[in-house]
Amino acid sequence: MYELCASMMCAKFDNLSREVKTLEEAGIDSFHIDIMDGQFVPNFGMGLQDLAYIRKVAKKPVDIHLMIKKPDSYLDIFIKNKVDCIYIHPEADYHPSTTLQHIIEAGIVPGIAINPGTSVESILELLYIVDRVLVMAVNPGQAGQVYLPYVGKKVEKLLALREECKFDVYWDGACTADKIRTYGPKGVKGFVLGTGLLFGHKETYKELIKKVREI
Ligand code: S6P
Ligand code: MG
Repeated sequence: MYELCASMMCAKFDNLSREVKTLEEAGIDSFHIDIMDGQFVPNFGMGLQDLAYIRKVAKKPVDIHLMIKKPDSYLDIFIKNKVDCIYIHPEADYHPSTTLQHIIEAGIVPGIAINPGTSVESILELLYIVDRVLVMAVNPGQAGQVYLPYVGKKVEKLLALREECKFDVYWDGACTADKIRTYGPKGVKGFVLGTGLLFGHKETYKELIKKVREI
């Protein structure tokens, strides 16, 4: 069974605790919090208050995806919030291996998120350090974008390195049923669900998650 992660930037903010509770009852496995600084990506979000609140009310794991410049300078804020996994972008950091080491020392699962234009070859050594690789299937910064087809080859390359380097592959951006159907059986462990499969539809979260589980 694949891990299904709710992309909380797509959630309804009029009642965040109800959203968290309903998603948990519907069977979501974890919460995915996108943090953006307006520099590494052309967008802002989510707030640190949102993160602290979701952490407080969620029983399931909370992962953060840092789309910020120099993530090492801000790690303490996220460590204090007792998140379960931190994804950094190696493209945003001068010394990603040092940053990952700090995440490991804090007892948090270390991950990297890689942009569509970032090659496997350029992050090869980091694969020996991380537990997770989050493959961006869209350019980072926005929900509701169109899948970039050249990313598929990279997912396959990463999957072939999993055993040797010991990490899991996760999918972020434009996740639809056909992506789960194609890449789930090949070995992608988890999928971040946003507007494509979970948010902004007329069915309930329970109905939508059940449908995804049936894929
Ligand atoms: C994008 C971000 C993602 C999206 C999510 C949206 O910068 O990292 O986590 O929020 O993937 O999903 P969708 O289905 O709207 O593309
Ligand atoms: Mg994300």
